[in-house]
Amino acid sequence: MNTDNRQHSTRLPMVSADLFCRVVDNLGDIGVMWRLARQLTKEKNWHIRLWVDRLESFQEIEPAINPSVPTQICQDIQICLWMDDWQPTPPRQVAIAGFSCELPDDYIRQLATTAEPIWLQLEYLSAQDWVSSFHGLHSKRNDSLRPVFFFPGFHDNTGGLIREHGLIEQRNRWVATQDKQAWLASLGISIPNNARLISFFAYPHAPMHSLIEQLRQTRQRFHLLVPSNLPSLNNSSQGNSPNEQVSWQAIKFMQQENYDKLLWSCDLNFVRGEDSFVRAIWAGKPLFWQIYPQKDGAHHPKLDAWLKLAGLADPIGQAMHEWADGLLKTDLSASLANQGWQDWEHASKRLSDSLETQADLATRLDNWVRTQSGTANRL
Ligand code: TRH
Repeated sequence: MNTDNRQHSTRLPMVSADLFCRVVDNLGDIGVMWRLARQLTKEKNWHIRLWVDRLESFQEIEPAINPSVPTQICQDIQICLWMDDWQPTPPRQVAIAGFSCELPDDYIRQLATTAEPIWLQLEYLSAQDWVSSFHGLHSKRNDSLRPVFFFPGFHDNTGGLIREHGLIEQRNRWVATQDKQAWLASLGISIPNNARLISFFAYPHAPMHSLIEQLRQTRQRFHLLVPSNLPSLNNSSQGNSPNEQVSWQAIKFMQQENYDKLLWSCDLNFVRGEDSFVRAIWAGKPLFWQIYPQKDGAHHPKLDAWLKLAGLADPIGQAMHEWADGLLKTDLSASLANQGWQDWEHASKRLSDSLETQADLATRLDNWVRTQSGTANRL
């Protein structure tokens, strides 16, 4: 954190909060809640207790977490194991339910007895139009509590996107001054001559081999970096020699900060879920999103809403729809070369540039809470 942030943050009255995270599957739930907890702590003077039901998943993105210790401090945040057998705990001033998870009954009962409780349901990210009309609404209950729906989003009248203070400047400095090759080499990554570097993060049903085939059809060389915990390519060495047009290597799953640097260092980023997707937007580089698939197909209109903002060539959008469902039929060759590639690069930079002009999610959330609790007037 830079000194400006710290000085500004400690001038703010303290907000004490409980953040709740249920790891439904994968890493997106804890990925988002951990990132948000850190930003609110460092930049907004929040004192946070983060309740997580699976510390093993947490450890994957934050190696400092010890899964066998039920209460621990990490980066000034109190981490508590959220056990099925909830022990009565006095609530803090603010409660945030990550991805609208259900809070423990006893916690809710106690929350209802506190003075001016604030309960936010932090929802899933979507670029769909309806989000602006639902953001900030509350639900009615039989008790005095009025949980408010806080929707992350891409427009001014939503909750915004997570973006730490100074992130874009940090990215720009990295891109302009870092010896990328040296950093990558320190991670054991060696890029074959002139190869475009691809970071690859996708769900297991992604049709990797169709992608490799498509990349082989271009005249370009590609080198893919695949986290070692993804089975897909790591079990196959077929065609993977340094002299091949398309090669790949397994890399360690990184801490969140290093993952940003990886995204900034690559030419094309394959991402999934919600948090890796937003980080790839902030990288300002071409990204290929595998949206989290929903049984009822609800992910397709959600993807369309984002594609409308992204300004990409139609085949790229079409291919993302297929990729989400485990297919890749659309020919991407025109977008991977020459003018098509440059267009993709420009559109990606444009999207990041335009979104960075908006207030970030932690700032909107902090402002909202301070306005509700009356502390905004004292700033
Ligand atoms: O892992 P995800 O695909 O998971 C989630 C869940 O499935 C969830 O139920 C669903 O609601 C949600 O997606 C939309 O999501 P994501 O966002 O890709 O999360 C991965 C996290 O891991 C993210 O914080 C980035 C981080 N990461 C690293 O820290 N290091 C790495 O090397 C990589 C590849 C990722």
